[in-house]
Amino acid sequence: MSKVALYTYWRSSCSYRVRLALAIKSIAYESLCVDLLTGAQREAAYAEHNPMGYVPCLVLDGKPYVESVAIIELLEELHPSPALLPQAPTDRAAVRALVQIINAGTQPLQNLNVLERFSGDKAARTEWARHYMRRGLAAFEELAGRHAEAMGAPGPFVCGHAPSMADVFLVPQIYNARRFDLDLTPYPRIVRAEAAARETPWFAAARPEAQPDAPKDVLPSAT
Ligand SMILES: N[C@@H](CCC(=O)N[C@@H](CS)C(=O)NCC(=O)O)C(=O)O
Repeated sequence: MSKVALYTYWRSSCSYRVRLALAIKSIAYESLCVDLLTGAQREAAYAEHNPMGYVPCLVLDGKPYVESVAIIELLEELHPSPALLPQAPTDRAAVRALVQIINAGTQPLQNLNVLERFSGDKAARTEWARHYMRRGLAAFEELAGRHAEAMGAPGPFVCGHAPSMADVFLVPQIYNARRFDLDLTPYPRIVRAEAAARETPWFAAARPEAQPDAPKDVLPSAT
């Protein structure tokens, strides 16, 4: 892989997923920051890369790749070690299911352009986001527990002793949950997995507060 760049925004959980995968795989890249608060993602210059007007977008040797699941699976195929998906097809399906609970079932419902539709009703908007986060995190907690039991994989990460795509999607979703002051006590398994991630160098590199576009006075998110 020669030249790698990532269109990213420091607080974007979907960008955070790709930053985690790049850090776990020790792939160096250039950050190309897109300010979601000024709407830069919807301007023609960026929409040329991603017509959905979303970050992230990975650029490999000048070619853009969008959608975090597709990007991370591309990185996995180009750079298989350390692996983010297990070997057995059935275990891969279990990890991919956890990924989709966040990617399809949770994050899209609290995305900026969805919450903007609440035009001014801040309380309703916050409760909407919390509702879908609770639903997604409860399902993740339950399925991750079943999967860990079936695999005999007690942790510390979601699916065993090494991080997988499940952790790469979970950690940013927990970051979002904390931004919305969601009570995480009903989800002890995933809180433990996130605490394990916090101890790693890849978390330190990918976390929002460490990004070049993060405000200089921003505090690291609390555990
Ligand atoms: N399914 C897409 C979702 C990307 C996405 O929702 N990105 C958010 C930031 S996490 C975004 O750019 N939102 C801008 C907006 O809603 O205007 C992916 O996984 O890459």
